[in-house]
Amino acid sequence: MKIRGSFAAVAVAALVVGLVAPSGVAAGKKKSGPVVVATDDPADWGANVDPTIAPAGVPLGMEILEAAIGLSEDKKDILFIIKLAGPSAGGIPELVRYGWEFSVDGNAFQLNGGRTELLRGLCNPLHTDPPCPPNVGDPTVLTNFPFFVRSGSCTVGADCVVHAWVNATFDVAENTITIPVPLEVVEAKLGSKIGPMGGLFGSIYAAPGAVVTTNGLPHDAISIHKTVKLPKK
Ligand SMILES: [Ca+2]
Repeated sequence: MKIRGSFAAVAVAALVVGLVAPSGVAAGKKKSGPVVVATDDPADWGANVDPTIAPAGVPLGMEILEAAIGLSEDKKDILFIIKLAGPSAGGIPELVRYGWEFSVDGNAFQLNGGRTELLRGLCNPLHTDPPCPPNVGDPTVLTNFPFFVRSGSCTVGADCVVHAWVNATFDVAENTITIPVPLEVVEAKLGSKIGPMGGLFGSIYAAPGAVVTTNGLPHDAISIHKTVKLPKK
């Protein structure tokens, strides 16, 4: 799997912003629960660089096992769920970035974020609309809503529209990251088709994000080939 990323030459240190995300499927929680849209090798993190370093990906929170899509009980949010091999807290804040590229009835979107995105409290040169977070420099906002929902290629010099900042739940017991995306943010409705898109790394990736994210850095990624229709009831 390859990776690519976007770089955000932001402030002080060398911050970087990765992009790209995958896709998935959805299902009614009460009736069927989240639908698994892809599974992955439990020990392939870093294989793009050196197959022998895979064990390091688990404690780093970058070894992806599975991806699923669901619908919240109140039917207001599409749930994007990434299952990791570890650690329980879901990766190192500011170091690991998770991405997921998906489509909603054919329109492409991407999730991009991590446990915290404090560095992204600065205006992001990759974001053309809007270029700055709603609460620039407010740690509360950046910690509670570390995932971006955006569209566009989000590479240097290209369009990148931020549609929303959303929260994510890192489940300690299950090693899962659940990212809820309000239906209206991606113009979805019950019955919409959530399909996969291909990104720099594949449909979903976990990669170092505090450094420039490039193909050369060890990462894990999954390509998704499944489309799921959100249940109507
Ligand atoms: Ca994996």
